[in-house]
Parts: sequence; structure tokens; C-alpha cells
Amino acid sequence: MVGVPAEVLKWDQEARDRYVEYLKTGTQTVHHARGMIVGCAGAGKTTLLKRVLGCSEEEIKKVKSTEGLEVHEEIFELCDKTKSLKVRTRPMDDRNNEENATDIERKSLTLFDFGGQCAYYACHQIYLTRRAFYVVVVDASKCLDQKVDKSVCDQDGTVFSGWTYGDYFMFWIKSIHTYCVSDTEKDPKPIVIIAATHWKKRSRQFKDKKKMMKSLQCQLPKSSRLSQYIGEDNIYCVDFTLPLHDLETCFFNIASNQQWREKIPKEWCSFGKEIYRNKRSKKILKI
Ligand SMILES: Nc1nc2c(ncn2[C@@H]2O[C@H](COP(=O)(O)OP(=O)(O)O)[C@@H](O)[C@H]2O)c(=O)[nH]1
Ligand SMILES: [Mg+2]
Repeated sequence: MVGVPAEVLKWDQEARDRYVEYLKTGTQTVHHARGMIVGCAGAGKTTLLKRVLGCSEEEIKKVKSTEGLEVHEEIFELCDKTKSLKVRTRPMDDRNNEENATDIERKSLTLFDFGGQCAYYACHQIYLTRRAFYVVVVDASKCLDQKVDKSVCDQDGTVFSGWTYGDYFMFWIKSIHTYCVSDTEKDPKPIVIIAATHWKKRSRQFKDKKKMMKSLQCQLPKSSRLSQYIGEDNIYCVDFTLPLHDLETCFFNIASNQQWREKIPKEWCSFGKEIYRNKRSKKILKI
């Protein structure tokens, strides 16, 4: 069957039958991309998201590092006409009612900002999924062999004790590879973008994109499969005074990809809406 979510095909017979029953109540095509912004604490993840959101300079400079595990998400609509992302302002309900009425398929993108310190990284792994693309944020002003400053990320007494910026970069690339590559090899490889922040103050290791690619590749063992995630053309240079246009276009293009489109039972949409509606007032546990 075309458009059946990949996970469904792995379910047991009973669950599949249930899926088919649900399908009989009607289906809806959804196009929803997810992007996970990951990287070492202090790399500039929240700042990056705020900039995509179009926040004022003042607001952006106010950003403080978050303690504990905090996953912040922002939803954007894809505007095909202007080929750009628009922050979703209307509540989900209005949108869907209208959608049902006119049957217009809207494309959306959710960007997830993973806050918090390194000790919580293990929790983040439940969010690592093949159903997302990844933005690995690297602070280009830091040398890869430099230990991460305690004030940025206190690692003492954890497995991250003594980790360098290079270690963190590798940690994310490896995690993405481990959790997001499918066993069948048929599925496309995970999409990974590298956002090099603090570009104006970049260290010599990152003189230009080519040099940066080489420096990052040097972190890997020889002929490692992980090198597929580090290319000159998936590195984006970011800084306050540099325009973000290329990266935003890249987000738009990835989010437009047909791979995020799927047909799901209408009931699932209602459930999704219900979760969205209650999110801020109730605790929701993912099972
Ligand atoms: N100069 C410069 N500073 C940045 C850049 N991105 C972030 N910062 C600063 O770096 C600090 C950490 O940024 P933040 O977004 O909180 O990092 P996060 O912990 O990864 O979310 C903040 O003081 C930001 O203002 C950048 O591209 N250039
Ligand atoms: Mg943050």
C-alpha cells in the first residue's frame, strides 16, 4: 500500500488490523517535517531558532542557557509561493477546520531545540528518529580539541567528564547514525546539516568550509561511514551579522521533500490535535 507509515509495516497482525479499521473511518494526507537542532550546550541552538523565528535582536541577545531537559518546539508553515517558512500564528484548530472544509494540504515544519546540559543527553535519544532531519550546531570559535568550559556545561562526575568540543560533535553524529539509520538500508540516509555558529570569530581550524569539513572529518576514524554526514555543501556559516537566508532556504527545501508526506487515519489527526491542545496544561508521557 502506498503512503502507509513505515512503522505500521512492522506491527503485528492485530495492530495492523486496527490500523485498517481506523483507515475505514477516513484518511487524511499530512505533510509534516521535523527538524532537530542538536549540539553542545552554548553552541547557539536557541539563538539559531530565535533567528529563524524572526525575533528581534534584543530578544535574541537575551537568550540564556537552559538548565535541565527542555525541548522547545516551534511550528512553521511552508509558503510555496515565496519558498519560505512562516511562523504559525493561527491555532491548530482553526487551521484544521479550514483544512477539512477546503481539503487544502498544508505543509509544515516543526523545529525542536534541545536545551539543557550534557547529563540529560541520554534522554534526548528518545527523540532521535528517522522521521526527522538534524541540524548539528557547532561553535566555530572553539577548537575541536578544547575541553568544554565547565561554566557552559558542567561535566564533572558524568560520562562526559573531560569531553572536548570535538567529542560532542562526534557524539551527535554517532547518535544520529545509530538511532536513525534503518536496518533495511532501503530507506534514505538521515539528513544532517551542520550549522557553524560564531563564524565571525571562527578558529583557524575552520578557516573556510572546506577546511572545516576536513577538520571535522579528522575526528573520525579512517574511512568511517560517518563521513557521509560531513560535506562542504551541508555546512552553513552562521553569525549575528550574517544573513540566515541560505540556511532558511535549506530548511524549506528539506521540509518540502515528499518523504514527510503520509496518509494517516483521520482519527489519528484528531488525537494529534487533542495532544496539541492540552500540551501546555497537562503532562503528556510518550509511550
Ligand atoms: N558571536 C556570536 N555569538 C553567538 C552566536 N550564536 C550564539 N551566540 C551566543 O552564544 C551564547 C549561547 O547561545 P545559545 O543560543 O544559548 O546556545 P545553546 O545553549 O546551544 O542554545 C549566547 O550568549 C549567544 O548570544 C553567533 O553566531 N555568534
Ligand atoms: Mg539553548
